[in-house]
Amino acid sequence: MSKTILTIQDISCYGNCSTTVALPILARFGIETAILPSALLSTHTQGFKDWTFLDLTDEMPKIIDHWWHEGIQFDAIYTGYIGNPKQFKIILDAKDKLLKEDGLFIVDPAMADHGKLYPGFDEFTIIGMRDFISVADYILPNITEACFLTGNHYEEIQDDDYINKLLQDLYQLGAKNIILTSAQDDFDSIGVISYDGLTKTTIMKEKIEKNYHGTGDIFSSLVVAGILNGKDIKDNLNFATDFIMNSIDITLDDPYHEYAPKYEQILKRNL
Ligand code: PXL
Repeated sequence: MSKTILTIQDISCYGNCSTTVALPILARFGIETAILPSALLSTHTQGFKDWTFLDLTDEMPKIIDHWWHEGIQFDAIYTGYIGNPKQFKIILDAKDKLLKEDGLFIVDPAMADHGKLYPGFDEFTIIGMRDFISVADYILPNITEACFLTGNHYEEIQDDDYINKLLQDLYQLGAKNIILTSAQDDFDSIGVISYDGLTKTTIMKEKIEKNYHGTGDIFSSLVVAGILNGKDIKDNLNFATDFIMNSIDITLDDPYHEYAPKYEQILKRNL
């Protein structure tokens, strides 16, 4: 049977991230997607100046309550960029009201990268996110987010002991399945590591020397689609990392497309 998901993240009107990439990717893999925008921005906050920001905190409970009265239920809730720390409580209420009993709560703690929090985020975001992941079925932090969540120091290159400590600390916080992204065991490779409390699965690829913003959101949406479609974790992570590498590869020769990878060209292929 086809699945329905609610994704809760911002709408960045230009810049290919969060809701605007989640919708096409989830639909491409047959998943009906509802959106609950956390904020409305003119662009994402990386590499653009003077972006506009409309906080949608006050609108969210009204939308949730309307859906609740309609008896609307979802197979999964997938959260990303949160517009305001006050939204954590609101989203937990949405989880209680709108998620099916056996539904999945999937959290991409999109709040930081490359050792730093995104603009406007602070200790309240970290504390709220820590609370959130304690009830999550899946979390998809990058290394920086994992460090902020667990209080570990950030290392650009990580050895096995460091990764194992991050995974254990995240697991102790309550997350049932961890998918840790942007792991690097040397300067030439990059990959993802999943951990479910028993099994660790590592996928490493040759690194392309270019960082595009929004890559994490594309990756998370692909992995979420795979989870909902019952894909084996290793196949799922392999597919999503190859997809990202191919998207980056075809963007490299376009100097006017620094703000995100051209994932649409890969999505239109016969996957
Ligand atoms: O990709 C995460 C993200 C989502 N939305 C907005 C952002 C960012 C990262 O900076 O700025 C608005």
